[in-house]
Amino acid sequence: MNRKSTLLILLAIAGTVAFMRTVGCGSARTARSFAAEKVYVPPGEHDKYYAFLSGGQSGSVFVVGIPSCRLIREIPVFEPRAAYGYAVHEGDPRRQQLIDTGGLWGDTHHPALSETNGVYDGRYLWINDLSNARLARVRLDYFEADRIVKIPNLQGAHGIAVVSPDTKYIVVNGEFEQPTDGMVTNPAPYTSVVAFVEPDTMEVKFEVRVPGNIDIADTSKDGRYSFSTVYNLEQGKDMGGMIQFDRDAVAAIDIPLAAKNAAEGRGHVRNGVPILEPAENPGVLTLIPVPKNPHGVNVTPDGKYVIASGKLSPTCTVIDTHTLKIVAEPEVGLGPLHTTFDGRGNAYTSLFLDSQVVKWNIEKAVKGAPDYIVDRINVHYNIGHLQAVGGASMKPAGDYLLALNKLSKDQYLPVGPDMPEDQELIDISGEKMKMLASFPTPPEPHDAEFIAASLLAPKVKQVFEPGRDAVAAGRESVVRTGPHAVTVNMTMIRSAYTPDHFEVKEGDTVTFRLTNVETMRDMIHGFALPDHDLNLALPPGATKTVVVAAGKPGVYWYYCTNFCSALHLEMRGRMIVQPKDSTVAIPDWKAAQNVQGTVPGVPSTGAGQ
Ligand code: RUQ
Ligand code: CUA
Ligand code: CA
Repeated sequence: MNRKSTLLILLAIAGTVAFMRTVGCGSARTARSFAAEKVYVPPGEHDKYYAFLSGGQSGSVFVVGIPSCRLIREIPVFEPRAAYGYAVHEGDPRRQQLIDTGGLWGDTHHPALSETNGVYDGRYLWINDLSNARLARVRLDYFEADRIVKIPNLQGAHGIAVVSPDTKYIVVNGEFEQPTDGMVTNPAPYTSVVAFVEPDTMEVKFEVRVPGNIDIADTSKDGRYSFSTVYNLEQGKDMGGMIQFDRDAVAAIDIPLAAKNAAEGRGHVRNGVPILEPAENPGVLTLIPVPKNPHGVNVTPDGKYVIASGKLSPTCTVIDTHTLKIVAEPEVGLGPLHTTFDGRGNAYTSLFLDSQVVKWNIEKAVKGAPDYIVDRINVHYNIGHLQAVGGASMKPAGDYLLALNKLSKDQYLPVGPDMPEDQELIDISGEKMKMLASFPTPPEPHDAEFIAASLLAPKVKQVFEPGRDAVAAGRESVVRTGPHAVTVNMTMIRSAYTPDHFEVKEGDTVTFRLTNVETMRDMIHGFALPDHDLNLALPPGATKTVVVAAGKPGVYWYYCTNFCSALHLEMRGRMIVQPKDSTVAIPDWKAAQNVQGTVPGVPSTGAGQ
């Protein structure tokens, strides 16, 4: 080969490579710009959806805007959070509820939104605490937890679901089996119960015993059945014992029949709750055999089928919700965990082992058509839950799907041996799924539910309505209520506390009743008192009552921790603690500050409740 032809060949190769690069790069860029545009929400504009992600061992709920994937808020539920003034002070009823029901931390897994007519109504969100068998309710007008209850007679409150279509009950599953009669001396097999909780009173109305354990929950769209996966039908007491059978079960509970039997007194009351035994209540419990250690259970938006994901079997089991008969068992991939829907007849199943989302057509699978698999997309990595917008309701939007991945591995800058959790947003509006964005969160979202911003945003309150215990502007006071007790009724507004100083004596107990009298959203004031273990945040309208010991003699500046105005730094005041033996008369602060009256000492009702 002469030099000229060698050169020509080299040029041709270089040209081809350059051409391929341009094309490759171009299409990559197109995919990137498509994704970027899909998730771009310009500054000042709002997201289309709220996504509520359970916070796992953070004990909270994360609120993320979709499609921008921006974290808007964390709602503390089972852990006190000074930054939000949540459950940090005695007198906050939720702090006492947390202490009474198991402790100041939790493990949240499954958010469940209240429904009316099968669609979300924006009133409440329920969230479980697996470790302490608790259920909490979050008011969506305030984005605050308002009730926390213990579920008796079960351990490991795992799957929860609202009973469609009108939130008649919240179903709570007990994952960890217990001796049936509660006696550790009993050699009988361990069992568990499904609890039915009344949404308004948060009372546990009745429970139904299931032989085995109970994992994830959903309900039929007509309120007839609750469905729970049972992965330990073997009633094994160790891992080997739990994976003996080829088939475990979906436990279907006839809710109206169970409620009727419970009302007729056919349950055995334990810890105040009637437990229905299946043997004594025929028809209440049906066990549908499904392969093997199933995990997720999800009812299709039209209510026709319930789909159990096989976990240790590469299949999903499709069950007719009326006949409770299995109608299909399509193979979908390795490690199927959960399934969600787009409202166009497709199911999307998370594959933990394959690190994929698989899209499959339900009717095709039921008819036995070979081409029921529509698409697959890789996720990063080891996906647990997945949820499409409205996927758990009767009206999925069919636009976005969130993959909640268990491991992020190399997705983010290393931040120590412990990496953040990785969520990925996928476009499901077309035939093929398209990866849009990923975002990290603190540990550890398990599941998510979405609600349209157009529905929820108008319901969100601007300020807390002042409760009975609120201190009104002009009605502040410092009252000696006993030989060693002082109550300070204080207000705060940009940029001052009233009173801005007062005196007490060493040995006194000081009760602060604090009201943020701002009437504008977002005008939060803090109240931190050095050396007194006290740091509170008060949203507009909120009243909080907290008791501290006066402490050592000295001058203590209480100050605002939320940057609220140009005079934020000046927003502070003094608690002056006189020595025990001081003979200095403590002046009447009112005369000094020209304040007119006092409010009567009514008991606190806590944070803006
Ligand atoms: S579980 S990864 Cu707590 Cu929801 Cu399925
Ligand atoms: Cu109030 Cu800063
Ligand atoms: Ca099993």
